[in-house]
Amino acid sequence: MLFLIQNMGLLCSRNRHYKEADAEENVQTAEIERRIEQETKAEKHIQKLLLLGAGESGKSTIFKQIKLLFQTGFDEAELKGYIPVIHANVYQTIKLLHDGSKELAQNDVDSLKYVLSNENKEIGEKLSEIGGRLEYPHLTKELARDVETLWKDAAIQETYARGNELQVPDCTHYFMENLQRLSDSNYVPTKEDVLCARVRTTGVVEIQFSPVGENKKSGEVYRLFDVGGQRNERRKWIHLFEGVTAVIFCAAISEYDQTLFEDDNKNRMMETKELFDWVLKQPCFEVQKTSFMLFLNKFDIFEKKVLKVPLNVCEWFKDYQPVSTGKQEIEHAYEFVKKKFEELYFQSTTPDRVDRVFKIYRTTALDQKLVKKTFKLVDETLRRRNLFEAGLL
Ligand SMILES: Nc1nc2c(ncn2[C@@H]2O[C@H](COP(=O)(O)OP(=O)(O)O)[C@@H](O)[C@H]2O)c(=O)[nH]1
Ligand SMILES: [Mg+2]
Repeated sequence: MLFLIQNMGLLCSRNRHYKEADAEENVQTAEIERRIEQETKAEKHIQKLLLLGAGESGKSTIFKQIKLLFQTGFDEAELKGYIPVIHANVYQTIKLLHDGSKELAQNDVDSLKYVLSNENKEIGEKLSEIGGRLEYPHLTKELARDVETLWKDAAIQETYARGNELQVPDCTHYFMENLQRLSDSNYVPTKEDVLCARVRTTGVVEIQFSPVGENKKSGEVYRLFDVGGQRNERRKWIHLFEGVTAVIFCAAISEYDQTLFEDDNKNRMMETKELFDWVLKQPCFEVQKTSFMLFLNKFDIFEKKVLKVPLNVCEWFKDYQPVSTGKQEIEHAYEFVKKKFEELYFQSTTPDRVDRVFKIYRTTALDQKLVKKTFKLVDETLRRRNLFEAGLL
């Protein structure tokens, strides 16, 4: 009997134990559900921004600027993480220029000016061999001196002047003029170095930010996605097209006289034109009324180039007529390019969707102040659209 009572007691207490456990579990479940609900609500609040554009149009540079402007920026470890990238940029570029000069010295009508001076030939071969390796050595003072010597060779300078034919990266001049600093034993890359460093993006990276900064509550929360731009990367884009508030399409307007990295016969501007057309026609963006923010990027290079290389070398711009010189001509050329993109937008958007937001911005992704100003404008536009959609405007 005692045994039974004891056992019953045990049962009761076990029962109570179960009940307590149940209750606790319920509380936990409720808490989890509340959190999921909260997060879903918060997620709904988050606006998805997608950086799209061809390879080297400046997407990742804009992404880095956002990290610098509205997030924590780069700490010392992250900055140092860029050293191998920057050194790789140096080796790849000098190899490109060296091999390019050799080819021009053999095949060009004006071949003599591409022939390296005798004393630099050996350095050239050595650097070309290093630049062809899978892994590059650390850029020592000695190697940096070699690169500098070769860079200053007249034949390499002549080759660099034809950089548009050789896939020479835009950061070339900047890095070549800073070789001594880049090879210091205690070198820590600066913000500018990181912005100029070029890594071909593969896959997708994202960052969450609020442009208002100090007063986060009143600002929108954005999630920005950066993707690879080369042709083989583009099939990954489609998976990101759902629920996009705005596409930030980067077009490098300085590339009208260059060909693609992945196809030497294709003009980069023509590729951008086709890509923009394809993106505009995506049914997903039409249905969702996705806003389009077109960044006409690399204006700094464009304004220098346009006075030397006529816009009409590009098939899309073949009806361009220069009207003037200097600043006026630059503005005229820029407005012409802008108009071409505007026309393309209206051609490629179905008539009942032309009211989706479409804005064009002139950008230089390396210019932090300008990117900040541009993002404030993008933010304002998107907020206004939200108020409008909510019937408040
Ligand atoms: N001069 C100049 N260089 C730029 C500009 N935007 C990007 N770059 C450089 O162009 C290269 C390619 O840019 P990146 O952002 O990697 O292009 P992505 O392939 O579209 O991500 C990098 O070396 C950048 O530093 C710009 O507006 N002006
Ligand atoms: Mg990129």
